[in-house]
Amino acid sequence: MGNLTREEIEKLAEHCENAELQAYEISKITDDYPQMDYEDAFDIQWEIRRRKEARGNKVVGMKMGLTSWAKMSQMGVEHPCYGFLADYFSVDDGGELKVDELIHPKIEAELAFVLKEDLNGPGVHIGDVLKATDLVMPAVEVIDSRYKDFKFDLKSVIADNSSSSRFLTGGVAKPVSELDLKTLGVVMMINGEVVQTGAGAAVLGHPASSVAMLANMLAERGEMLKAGTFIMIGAITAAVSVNKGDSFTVLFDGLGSISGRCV
Ligand code: OOG
Ligand code: MG
Repeated sequence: MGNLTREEIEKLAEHCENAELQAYEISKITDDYPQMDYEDAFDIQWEIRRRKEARGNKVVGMKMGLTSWAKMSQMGVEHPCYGFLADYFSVDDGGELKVDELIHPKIEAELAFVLKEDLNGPGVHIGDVLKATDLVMPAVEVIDSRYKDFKFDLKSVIADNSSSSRFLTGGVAKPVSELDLKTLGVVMMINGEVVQTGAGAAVLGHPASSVAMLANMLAERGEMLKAGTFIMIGAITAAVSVNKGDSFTVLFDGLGSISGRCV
């Protein structure tokens, strides 16, 4: 229903977005606005999106978050969330991640789906997603919660665009028919050391169910996924902090690798 006024939504969107753009920590919104509900939280996220688009930024994709048990238990939150990806979030494979622009970045091993057909919820299931998917490709997300000590509740993280910050994609893109998405393995390495390993099934039992859930969550706001949309499914393993000087590589079974350097 929404408990915050339009004025409060706009003020909080500006507050969260300024913290993102200027890389400083803020306290979580529910500390000051305990009455904020899920609709308010998504209203704030969509207002941040509107602000960026009004400034000329493009939305280049969507992301799901908190879709694996590894992530939910790491963050103490037990339901997935979504966010949007803006053009300037994109970092080239093999490129530099500028950590001075961020607060306390962590990297995540993900997969991304690129659609060839629209997906319009409610009622979207794995079969619909597989039929509507053009390609699946590797992705690494760099999350950077604007909240102090990376601690939040589900409503606060939704309002903060689900910690979206940077992402990399690359490696090899393949049609779903050539992949076993459940057993598709990932290996995350930082400075040459293996820090996380996992397989696709960690994401809601099947990576495509994350895309289905996104379509169904968007339908609650009368929104849909259009053909061509790039969608990250959420981290397969727990997220790992990176610092200036670190280099990272994520290997994807049959899909090559993605790497970057923190400068
Ligand atoms: C929320 C975003 C989580 C994922 O892939 O699970 C996320 C967070 O943990 O800060 O992007
Ligand atoms: Mg993520």
